[in-house]
Amino acid sequence: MFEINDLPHKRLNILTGEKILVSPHRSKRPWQGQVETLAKDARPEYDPACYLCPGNKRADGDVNAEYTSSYVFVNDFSALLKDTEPADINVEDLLVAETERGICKVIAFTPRHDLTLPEMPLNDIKKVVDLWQSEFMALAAVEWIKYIQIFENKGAIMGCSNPHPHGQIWAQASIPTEILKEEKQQQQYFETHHTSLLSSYINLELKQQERIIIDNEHFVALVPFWASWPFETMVISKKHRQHIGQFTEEEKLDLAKTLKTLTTKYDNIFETSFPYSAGIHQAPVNLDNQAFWHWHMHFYPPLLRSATVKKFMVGYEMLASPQRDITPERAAEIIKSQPDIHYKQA
Ligand code: H2U
Ligand code: ZN
Repeated sequence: MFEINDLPHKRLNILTGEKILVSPHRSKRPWQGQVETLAKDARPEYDPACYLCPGNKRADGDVNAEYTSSYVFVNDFSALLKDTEPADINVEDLLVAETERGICKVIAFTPRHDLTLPEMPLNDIKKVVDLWQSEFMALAAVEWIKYIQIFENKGAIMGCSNPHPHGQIWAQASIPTEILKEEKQQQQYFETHHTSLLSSYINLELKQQERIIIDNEHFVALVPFWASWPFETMVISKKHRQHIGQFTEEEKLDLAKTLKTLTTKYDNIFETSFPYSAGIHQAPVNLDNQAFWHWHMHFYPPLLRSATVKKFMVGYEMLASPQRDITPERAAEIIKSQPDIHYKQA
């Protein structure tokens, strides 16, 4: 044992098998989080120039329906195409490539151009979760699809192309890198312990109560012990679900509540629309023996000290390993202590 709050140490990410460096002694100085007065981005409810607003023309000429809740369409600039034929290249085991087949979709969360997820009414967030589920099931019914990645890029700092609240789904014929890492770790644990890695993990976290942010009937939100981004969190289902297709109405409503509270707390930290990349990790589809998979969601927000000061994953982090100063425990305290009412609605 050692004093984890004093000594530089490495923590294991049990989902990837990789390690991160924590330097708690560097953050002994008081936390310098500050709220800045940024120009308020007052957006209209409807923007005639937005490619996601109802009834508007998109970049390729298609016209959005006059939709009233959430709305999905095939990405006009899809990174993967459904008609790509299988083929590969291998030059002396040095130049290796193969084609990849897939389907990419865009989801508008609401017709309202001026809202973000935390500002949306709970029932409308529930409709986003409903759409994630129905899209997942529809894509999983396509036999050549093996993995379905549901995600959201939020904020210009994360490269998000449009403030209209939206996310994406990429479905593809093979299993991508991050999922392969988590597959290996979860499978190994399941074979040794006969229970899911994340069931054991959340039971321990619920006992310790040091990194838990939200705990309701069906989900927990927490800062993982191995978080590398300052305010990184995970949402994990309490039941050992493999994928969103298995969620009941009650679970979907609880997920919507969890997302609303978590993203509201995020926005309240610096009184800004908190940017992040977030997404669901779940079992691949159309493959056998995926019982070890445990549904969860990751939130990777870049901000560190204020609405404009972000953490740079550069230098040592690019070349050696992720590193952080403020501990995951302290970050959990900061997020948890934020009000559940959004600062704009308070
Ligand atoms: P972001 O999540 O990075 O903002 O991406 C939005 C997607 O919307 C992006 O992948 C697509 C882009 O290809 N898009 C359309 O499908 N139609 C358009 O008219 C503009 C943008
Ligand atoms: Zn994951």
